[in-house]
Amino acid sequence: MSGQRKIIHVDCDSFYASVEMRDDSSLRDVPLAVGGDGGRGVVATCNYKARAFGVRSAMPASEARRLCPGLVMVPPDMPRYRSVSQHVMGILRDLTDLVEPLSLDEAFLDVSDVTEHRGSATLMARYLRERIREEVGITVSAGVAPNKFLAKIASDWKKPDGLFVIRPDDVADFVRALAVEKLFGVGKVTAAKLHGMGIETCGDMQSVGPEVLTERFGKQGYRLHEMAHGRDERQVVVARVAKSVSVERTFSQDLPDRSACETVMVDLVAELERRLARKGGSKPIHKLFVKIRYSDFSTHTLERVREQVAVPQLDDYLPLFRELVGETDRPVRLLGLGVRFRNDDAPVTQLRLFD
Ligand code: DCP
Ligand code: MG
Repeated sequence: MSGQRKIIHVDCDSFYASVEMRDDSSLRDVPLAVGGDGGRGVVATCNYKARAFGVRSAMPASEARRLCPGLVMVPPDMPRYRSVSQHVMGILRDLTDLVEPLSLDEAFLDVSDVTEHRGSATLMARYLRERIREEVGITVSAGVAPNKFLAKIASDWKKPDGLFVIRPDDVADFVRALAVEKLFGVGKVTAAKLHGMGIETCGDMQSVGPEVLTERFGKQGYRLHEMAHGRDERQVVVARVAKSVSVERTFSQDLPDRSACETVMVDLVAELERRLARKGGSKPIHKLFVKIRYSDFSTHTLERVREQVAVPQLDDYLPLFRELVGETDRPVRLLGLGVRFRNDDAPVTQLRLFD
């Protein structure tokens, strides 16, 4: 068994709705749902004011309106949620490289070896929540525990805008009282089967042997047995090494012309520089690229090999931008720029082959 780990799970509160409330103050004090509003529209998520009326994710818009007649509905804007997500994940990765995003709005962090914040995962979680609130302008809930499944349950425990910590010494008491519905992978069907066996809590499940559970539920049965004892050895899995770093911005109102774009590029270059410092480390740059989406949603990119730049500046991007847009002014919906890193692995392997 590995030593005692410290895992943080972070989950943004009513994520899409929080972004909408952040960007439009008129939405802050009303029950709000994000989703399709038409006859067959569905609620993607809603703020906590709307939840008080019983509105929920995946509910038909018509039912949501019936439950909450004053409900305001806005359509989703995925590019904006993606860019807020990048911002949040960037803050998490500032603390440790061991970040495993599960979706746009949640991630696991393994902070076992982080020495900052006196090595206290509780202080780290407080710090992350505070920084995201200040820099991104939305609230997140966090859970701290010795493993993934408990950390995820913990982040949900005090939602919204909450922090809940399960210390190693508290695990036994915590799981004993925990309803089986809270366990990862236990949906309505499994829960009903467990109830049929007289099992309501993990404590009840502990008194049933693992053999009984595996016989009844197969492989999942063993996982249930482990979780009922508060055990979960799954590691935090970090995705790939970054092959590129980029920033992009979708505008709530189209930029009218090229000079407006060039003004915005000043900000984008500054943001790229910050992100490079965080994510790129000192990896050598291979290419620069620019991306543009016009108001008709046609999207174009242009990339050029530029190996000698350490930190690309506006002057490095302007020639690409001008080549990409040509001579005419068209309304622009999205603008992005970035770098691709040199893939150092390939030449090294080849060299070794011929050594
Ligand atoms: N989402 C979706 N359809 C669903 C569930 C979620 O489109 N059926 C989207 C909208 C959510 C986002 O995913 O904002 C994150 O999902 P969460 O389950 O974390 O829900 P929220 O962040 O909205 O609310 P909270 O985490 O506060 O419960
Ligand atoms: Mg969420």
